[in-house]
Amino acid sequence: MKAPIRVAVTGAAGNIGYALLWRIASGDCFGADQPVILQLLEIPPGMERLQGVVMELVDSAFDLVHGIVGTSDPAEAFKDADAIFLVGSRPRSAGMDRADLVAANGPIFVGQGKAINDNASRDVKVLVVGNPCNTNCLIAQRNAPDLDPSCFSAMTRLDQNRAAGQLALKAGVPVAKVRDVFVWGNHADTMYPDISEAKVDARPAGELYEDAWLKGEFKKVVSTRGKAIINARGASSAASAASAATDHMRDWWRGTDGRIVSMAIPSKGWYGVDEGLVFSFPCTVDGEGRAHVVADLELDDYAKAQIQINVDALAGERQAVSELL
Ligand code: NAX
Repeated sequence: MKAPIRVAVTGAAGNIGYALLWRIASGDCFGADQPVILQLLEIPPGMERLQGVVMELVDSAFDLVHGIVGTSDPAEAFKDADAIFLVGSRPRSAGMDRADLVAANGPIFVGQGKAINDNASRDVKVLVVGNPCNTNCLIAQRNAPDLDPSCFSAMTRLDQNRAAGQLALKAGVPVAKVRDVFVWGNHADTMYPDISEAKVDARPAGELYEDAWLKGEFKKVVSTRGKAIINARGASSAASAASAATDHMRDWWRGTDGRIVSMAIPSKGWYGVDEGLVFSFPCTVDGEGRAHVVADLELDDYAKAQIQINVDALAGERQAVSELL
């Protein structure tokens, strides 16, 4: 058995936390031979709910769980953390637009970025799930100046998984037959799901789907899926979000073996995306846990325009939070 790693989860008593913690504890994320110490953060009003979650984790008797800490102190939650899921943030309420959400949640990620900077492992992997996740990730990363920017990423894996699900349904194949579809940009309805590298049942996806469907129905279903789930379920995506967070961190931790995955990471100017913006790119991850943006993809005018829409949106969000950076 390996030595335990420390895994912090914020918003641990929330809906996504309730699904995510069980996936981490069962070994789906870090491996069946990797014990974990769970370090769970909640705000004071969530602490009683968190106690209940901790009791249930104890009652689940996971072999891989070597300790559980529940706290409302970010410094304690992030102490020596090797992996961090930043899930906790204020959900969008009625009448709130995206700008309101950015303003309400930005300050959380200032404090948490600083606490990560001061307490976490120097090669920590921080995955931001709480929305608006790209800009929250930017804020946390900029408030952790002692850590390499590559320690931070935001989650667009749910969008990728939604895209894979739709491609599989349309082609009538199991989703396992779909690979290398990815998403560019922001986790917002401007995102661009790209099938140019995708294979379905080992065939190039471009041969299987009509352009009109890809640019119309497919893009619309993928980018508005969150709203459709709220309408149908009366609550936002939680199990699928936890599953995507598990996928994202598993691939970042253990490598993708050549598969292309979507990761929103601080741009180094790739594909003309402003340096520093946390932007979803097609990535592979090597065996050392380093993400690499897939280079030299041919982009047509439509793809370039879609990417630019996301650059403009994220540059606008960055401007709106400039005093937090
Ligand atoms: P919940 O409202 O069920 O849970 C959030 C939890 O976070 C609550 O228990 C709350 O007390 C806690 N919290 C709030 N502020 C905190 C802070 N400063 N420190 C620690 N904990 C804090 O929301 P849930 O459904 O779990 O969703 C969590 C976040 O994920 C939301 O921001 C949501 O918008 C976002 N999502 C992101 C997705 C993505 O693909 N990136 C998809 C799913 C989800 O919409």
